[in-house]
Parts: sequence; structure tokens; C-alpha cells
Amino acid sequence: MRLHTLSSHASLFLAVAALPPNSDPPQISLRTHSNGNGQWAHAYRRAEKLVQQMTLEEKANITRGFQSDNICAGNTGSVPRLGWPGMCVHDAGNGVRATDMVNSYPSGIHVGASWDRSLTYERGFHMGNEFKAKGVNVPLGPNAGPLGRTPLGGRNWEGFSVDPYLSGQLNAETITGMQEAGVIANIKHFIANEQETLRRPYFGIEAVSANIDDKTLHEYYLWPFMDSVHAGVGSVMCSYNRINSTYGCKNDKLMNGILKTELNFKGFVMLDWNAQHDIDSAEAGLDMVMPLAGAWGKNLTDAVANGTVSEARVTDMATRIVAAWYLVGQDGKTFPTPGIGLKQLTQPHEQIDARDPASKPVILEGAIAGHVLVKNLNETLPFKQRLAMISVFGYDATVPRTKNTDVLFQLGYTSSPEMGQAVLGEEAHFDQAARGGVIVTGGRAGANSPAYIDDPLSAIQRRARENGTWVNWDLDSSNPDVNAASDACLVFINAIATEGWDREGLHDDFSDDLVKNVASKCSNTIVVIHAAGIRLVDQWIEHPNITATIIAHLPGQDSGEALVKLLYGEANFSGKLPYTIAKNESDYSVYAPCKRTSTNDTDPQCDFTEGVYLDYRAFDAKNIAPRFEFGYGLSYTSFQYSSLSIKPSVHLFKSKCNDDKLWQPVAKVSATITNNGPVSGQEVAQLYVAIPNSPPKQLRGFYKTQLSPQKSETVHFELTRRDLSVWDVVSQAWVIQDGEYKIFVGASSRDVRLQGTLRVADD
Ligand SMILES: *[C@@H]1O[C@H](CO)[C@@H](O)[C@H](O)[C@H]1NC(C)=O
Ligand SMILES: *[C@@H]1O[C@H](CO)[C@@H](O)[C@H](O)[C@H]1NC(C)=O
Ligand SMILES: *[C@@H]1O[C@H](CO)[C@@H](O)[C@H](O)[C@H]1NC(C)=O
Ligand SMILES: *[C@@H]1O[C@H](CO)[C@@H](O)[C@H](O)[C@H]1NC(C)=O
Ligand SMILES: *[C@@H]1O[C@H](CO)[C@@H](O)[C@H](O)[C@H]1NC(C)=O
Ligand SMILES: *[C@@H]1O[C@H](CO)[C@@H](O)[C@H](O)[C@H]1NC(C)=O
Ligand SMILES: *[C@@H]1O[C@H](CO)[C@@H](O)[C@H](O)[C@H]1NC(C)=O
Ligand SMILES: *[C@@H]1O[C@H](CO)[C@@H](O)[C@H](O)[C@H]1NC(C)=O
Ligand SMILES: *[C@@H]1O[C@H](CO)[C@@H](O)[C@H](O)[C@H]1NC(C)=O
Ligand SMILES: CC(=O)N[C@H]1CO[C@H](CO)[C@@H](O)[C@@H]1O
Repeated sequence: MRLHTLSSHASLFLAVAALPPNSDPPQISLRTHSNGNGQWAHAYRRAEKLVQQMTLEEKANITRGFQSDNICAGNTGSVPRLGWPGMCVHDAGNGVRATDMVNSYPSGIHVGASWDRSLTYERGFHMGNEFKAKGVNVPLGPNAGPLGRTPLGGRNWEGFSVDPYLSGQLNAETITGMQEAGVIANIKHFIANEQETLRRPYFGIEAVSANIDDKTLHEYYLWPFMDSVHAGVGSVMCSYNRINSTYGCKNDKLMNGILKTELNFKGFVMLDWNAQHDIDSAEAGLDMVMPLAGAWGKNLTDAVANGTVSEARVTDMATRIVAAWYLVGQDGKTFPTPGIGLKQLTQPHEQIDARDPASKPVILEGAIAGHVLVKNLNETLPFKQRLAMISVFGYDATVPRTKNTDVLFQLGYTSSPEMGQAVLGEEAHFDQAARGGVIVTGGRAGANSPAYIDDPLSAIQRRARENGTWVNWDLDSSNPDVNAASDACLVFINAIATEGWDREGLHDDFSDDLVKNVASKCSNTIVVIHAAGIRLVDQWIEHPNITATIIAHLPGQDSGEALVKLLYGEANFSGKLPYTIAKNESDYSVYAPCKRTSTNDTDPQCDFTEGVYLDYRAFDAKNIAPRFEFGYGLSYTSFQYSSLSIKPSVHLFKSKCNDDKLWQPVAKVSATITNNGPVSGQEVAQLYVAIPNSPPKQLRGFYKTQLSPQKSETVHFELTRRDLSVWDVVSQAWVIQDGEYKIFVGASSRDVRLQGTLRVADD
């Protein structure tokens, strides 16, 4: 179908049945980000001044990694002659990794389930402070790829959501928070790093090639990177995989073409550790190699000498790196010596306590906010009166017995390591469930080690000590005896995932059997699932004795306390699923990663033929009923939606990418949310748009509101030009088409409470 694009005099007009007389001044419900052009300009002026004093060797020196006496994942070179100290770059997702005196924050997927912009910003800010205290210049996060093309993806939990809009919003908040704390955020992995299977080349087998058409790339995978660049992110990590058969870290079209030209990214592109690249990666747009010299080092200066790489390009690399450093204020006296807090733990080292007491409420609130209540039969939760007896079952109820270093999150849970791709020498493998204890994070680079893990059983026992409840526990049996006097039986299971390995399935028999065995003996069975990704529940969700089910995701160190507060109604469920839970694996438009079963294919190809039809976009388009849809989650109260208002705010015309007009609000939508239930609570109001020639619904707004009983709030959504656009491959521009745009406001992607229409036409 041909796209009808709008000329500059075309207008947008409204066609809703009745126009509510809404004259409230718009409240600021969305944090606004700027791409920081002004700040970048200032940082560039200072960077240029410093870099122009550097020799070629010095410039090349800061584009590469060096071994050091610290345990930073990488250290750049320094320029001692000019007093430029170099940078420590380090993992990542849940807090500062592999060291002491730091906190473990909720994982990306948990934050995604909170749909809470301000908590997300706070988490980024406090985590950023910890990295800074330890002398880390660049935390290697947050994550906008993988988004979650395959639900089996081993690293999906490191990101916020499979939905590019939700991912983009929360990545922008995180980046803003981190950079305001004074560290350079690193958005990764650019791009289409959607599976761990064949993520890297080995033994003559190339890494998988993600073959994506231009429209899908823009409307799905690039979308959250756009938000990240717009938020002023200082660095981007290129990915291990190939895209259209060219490695991400030597892909001129992606790094120079899309990232630096189309998106106008001003910071630097960093190599993923030892990712495939060569000297040509320099002219393709790569700015820094890690962890050592890769194919650069002396080769880079030699290449300048023989004319293969221009010196201007090396100057540009150095300028981008130093500009990002100035951008976040690392030039001042307040930034510690790089890597100061990351000495070998077994060597004498200064104790740098990075934990600020101000982060405590952020960690606990964040842990609470990412729990999603998906079933609550007859309001079994919250516990209404003092429970005389609680029975606790399942391997996931208690703290793991291994040591609290990262090893715990890498190998300690593995109950049956398989060799498989272990020939790579570095890929650890998990069973589907981590049966060594409760999980508060997924595995490897995103994980870190806290001082304590407040596990569910300990938290329940702490409460029992106060309230006199009798607690039975049996965490080992797969078919435990149940004390018939139990008022409630809590079953704890999990689904683990890790970097380096895709999951084997979305549920496991051991855990499902455990749940069913308890349910057959206990009429008030409550299932709690800690999950590093999608976990199916159809084996038992309709069992009449299963009265409540909680998807507890990966809450970080305050897991148990958060859960107990929710169980007892001192905190309220407000999380919503940032993905779809299907009834069956085959319901997902993409299930398994490409080339999962080993073939002798040395050039593995993965065609993203499904386009943008992933997760709810596909369930909606194919009319497949999910078990629990994207955006779903129960609370202890109920909310009523009323008074939809849709107002176009400016004239629309075709706009090109990089144009600031792309971020201009073009329509304002508002609705009134009322808490018409018995207790106070929080609701995440969601806005979806049906863009012509696109999936039936796409998330384009959300707002989390806290309401006491009988109280109302008018929530406001701003739709930007980008929000209504599609990517037109012919004109290479974001384009608003003619036609009707249905607007849905509701409590989930399927629980639509209000709808209206926005019509765009030439006039
Ligand atoms: C390059 O960086 C290393 C590591 O920081 C430093 O030891 C060396 O002196 C630097 N070289 C130059 C030419 O500045
Ligand atoms: C990949 O190939 C597709 C199909 O030819 C094309 O639409 C797209 O622009 C290419 N993308 C990149 C990054 O090369
Ligand atoms: C330079 O390149 C050669 C191969 O082209 C490689 O063997 C060598 O390790 C490289 N040296 C550095 C310092 O990157
Ligand atoms: C220039 O130097 C680089 C780095 O040593 C090398 O890879 C390349 O082959 C050289 N090119 C020519 C034309 O000598
Ligand atoms: C839930 O309530 C319904 C109707 O009130 C009742 O029939 C059913 O037995 C209750 N179920 C449980 C598990 O209490
Ligand atoms: C529910 O639990 C009761 C024990 O309280 C048990 O007798 C009954 O068989 C269970 N129901 C099912 C369907 O398993
Ligand atoms: C559920 O999905 C699995 C895995 O794709 C498939 O083998 C099975 O046939 C599906 N079952 C149903 C009932 O669709
Ligand atoms: C791969 O090659 C090996 C050795 O040539 C052969 O034994 C094996 O059957 C091949 N596997 C597949 C899946 O083709
Ligand atoms: C949660 O709900 C309880 C009542 O169940 C209420 O007392 C409390 O204020 C609520 N807390 C929040 C943070 O909404
Ligand atoms: C139901 C019940 O007895 N709840 C009590 C448990 O203990 C807390 C103190 O931690 C009391 O506030 C509750 O009333």
C-alpha cells in the first residue's frame, strides 16, 4: 500500500464522538529529555582543546584497553603528559559487579514490570553514584538489546521489556539518572543482539547474522536506541552478532550511517569484549576497543602512517571519548582515580563503601514495584487476619549456600552442567530452574553481589517471630507432606537465564510437578515465581486450589521483605507484565533462537521475517488469546477509567529523522482514573495507538498514578510526531500517514477501557 504523506499545510483533526470539555492545564506526566545538544557542544569545545594537544600515539592510546592492577572489565589508555587519567569501564546491570560494599538492585526485567519512570530514574542515579564511588567511569549498561525477539533469550532479563517504547522510555530514565550521577552510560548492544546461541564466531563458524529489513530495524530494534541518544547517552556498545552478514562492530552502515549520522549520536562506540573487528572498523565508526588493543593499538597508528585510516578519524575517536568524559563532569576533582574501588579482593585494598543510605528506599520500593500479581482468587491476598499457620515449599524459598561473589550467579546454580558449547571455554550453562536457592538476578555480566539476600523464607520467619504464626517448611521434597491445618501454602519456584546461553524452555517439569503436588493437598496454594524471563503457567494456573500467583521477577537484595509487605497488604501490587505470557510456547511468533540445533552451517543466517510482529503485536494481529497479556497485572483495589480527551496540538507534516520536530508533541490525550475499590493503590494507565498499516495496537504512553479510595486523577499523555510515524524506506524518513489512528486507553493491552480516534488528512 502506498503511503500518503502529508505536505506542510496538511492538518490533523479530531474525530471523537463527544469532546469532553477538558480544560485542565496539562500536567507534566512525562519527564522530558533533550539530546543535550547544548551540553554536547560545550563538552566538544573542551574536548577539542585537549585532544588537539595530543600526538597521534596519545590519541590512539585512549581508543584501546590496557591491562591494569584493578579488576575493571576494561581500562582505557591514559595520557600522562597532559594529565588525562584514562577510564575504568565495568559491568553493569544490577550494580557494581565483582566487588564488595555495593548494593544489588532489581534487574532490568523487574524494573520493566514496575512501569515506573521515577523509580527507574532513581535507580539509575543511585546505581550511578555507586559506580562513581568505586572509580568506574563507564558502567556497561543499560540494555536495549536484546529486546526479546525469542522468549528463550538468555539476556532478555537485562533489558526492561520486549516492547521498544517501554524499553526506550526506561532506558532514557536510566541514562539520565546515571549521567546526572556523573558516570557515562553505555547503551548496549547495538544492534539485533537477540540471541546467545551463536552470538560469537568460533572455530570457523561465523556469528549468527540478523537479517533485518530497514523498516523493522527503525520501528522496533532502533527505537529504544533513539530514546537513548535523545537522552544524551555518552557511549554505545556495538554487538557480537552480524547484521546482514556484517559484524556489528565493523558495520559502517549502522555505526556511521544510522547511529552517528541519522541519530546524530555524539558520544563514542565501544567494542563488546573481543568482538570481531579489524583495522577497517576504524573507518566504519568504531571508537574504542576492549579489553586490550584488539586489531588496533600499534596497527592503528601504522594504518594512519600508510594511509589506510585518516588521522582525522583517530582525532574524532579521541574527541568523542573525551567529550563524553567532560559531558558528565569527570574532569573535576570530584571524580576518583579510575578503578580505585576495584582492586583484587584477595589483595589488601581500601574499603570504599559505595552504599549511600539514601538508596535504601529506592531498592526496597523498586523490589516491591516489579512484582506482578496475575491470579488472586476470592481475594486470598492480602492476608486479612493473623495467619495461624503458613507452609513454605520449594527450592527457591531460601538463600543459596554458595559464596556471595559473582560465581554464585554464574556457575553455582548449575545442577547439571552440559558441555555443549562449553568448547568456547567460557559459556556457562544453567538448567531451566536454579535449584540451588532463590534468584534475585540472572547470570553473568548483569549480576553483582550484595551483602545480604533477604530471601522469602527468612522474611516470612521474621514476620512469624512478630506475629506468632507457625511456619512449616520443606524446601527439598518434590512431593512434600502438607500439614492439613495450613492456612496458606506458599510454593517458590524460579526460571533462570544467563548471558552466554539461551534458555531451554519456558517451564520445567520439576517445578510444575512441585506446584501441582502441593496444590493437590492444600486448598489455599499461592505460587511465587522468580523469573529471569517469560515463565509459562498453564500446567497448573487453573487448578482450583491455586488461589494466587505472583510473578516475582528478579527483585535484587530486598526480595523477601518486598514480598512479605505485599502478602500482608502493607505494600500494594502495582506491577504489570512487560511481555506476554502465552498459553503455549508455539503461540509466540518467534519461539526458538535461530540455529538452535547444531548444524555444520559455518555462515548461520537468521531472517527476522516476522518484522515488528512480536509479543502482543503478533498475538493481537493473529487473534491468539494469551494466558496473561502484555500490560496485565492485578492490584488490591480497582480502577475506573472515564473522560477520554484527544486533542491534536499542532499541524502535521512529513518530517525527517534527526529533526528535532520528531520529538515535538502533536496530540494530547487525557483520561480520568478513579480508585473505586476499598484500599489505596497504584494503577499504570496505558495508551496504545493503532497506526495505519501497522500492528493493531502499539504502546505509545503510560502513566503510573497513586490513588486513595474514591480519589481521581486526570492523567495526560503526549503523543510525539515519532509516536504516530512509520519509517518510510523510500524517502528514508519518519512519516505520518493519512488515515484514522485509533487511540486506546486502558489497564493492559487487552483491557481497553476507553477509545477514540485521531484522523489525519490532507486539507
Ligand atoms: C598509554 O596508556 C598507558 C596506560 O594508561 C600508559 O601507561 C602510557 O604511558 C600511555 N602512553 C602514552 C603515549 O601516553
Ligand atoms: C539489511 O538488508 C535489508 C534487506 O536488503 C535492508 O532493507 C536493510 O536496510 C539492511 N540493513 C543494514 C543495516 O544493512
Ligand atoms: C596487528 O595486526 C596483526 C594482524 O593484522 C595482529 O596479529 C596483531 O596482533 C595486531 N597488533 C596489535 C597491537 O593490535
Ligand atoms: C596499513 O597498516 C595496517 C596496520 O598495520 C595494515 O593492516 C594494512 O594492511 C596496511 N595497508 C597497506 C596498504 O599497507
Ligand atoms: C471462591 O468463591 C466462590 C464464590 O464465592 C466459591 O464458590 C469458591 O468455593 C471459593 N473458592 C475458594 C478456593 O475459596
Ligand atoms: C484441594 O485441596 C484439598 C485439601 O485441602 C484436597 O482435598 C483436594 O483434593 C484438592 N483439590 C484438587 C483439585 O486437587
Ligand atoms: C505447544 O508448543 C510446543 C512447542 O512449540 C509444541 O510442540 C506443542 O505442539 C504445542 N502444543 C499445543 C497444544 O499447541
Ligand atoms: C557435521 O559434520 C560432522 C563431521 O563432518 C558429521 O559427522 C555430522 O553428521 C554433521 N552434522 C550435521 C548436523 O550435519
Ligand atoms: C497499600 O494499601 C494499604 C491498604 O491495603 C494502604 O493502607 C496503604 O496506604 C497502601 N500503600 C500504598 C503505598 O499505596
Ligand atoms: C495480622 C497480624 O497480626 N498482623 C500484625 C503482624 O505484625 C505487625 C508488626 O510487624 C503488626 O503491625 C500486624 O498488625
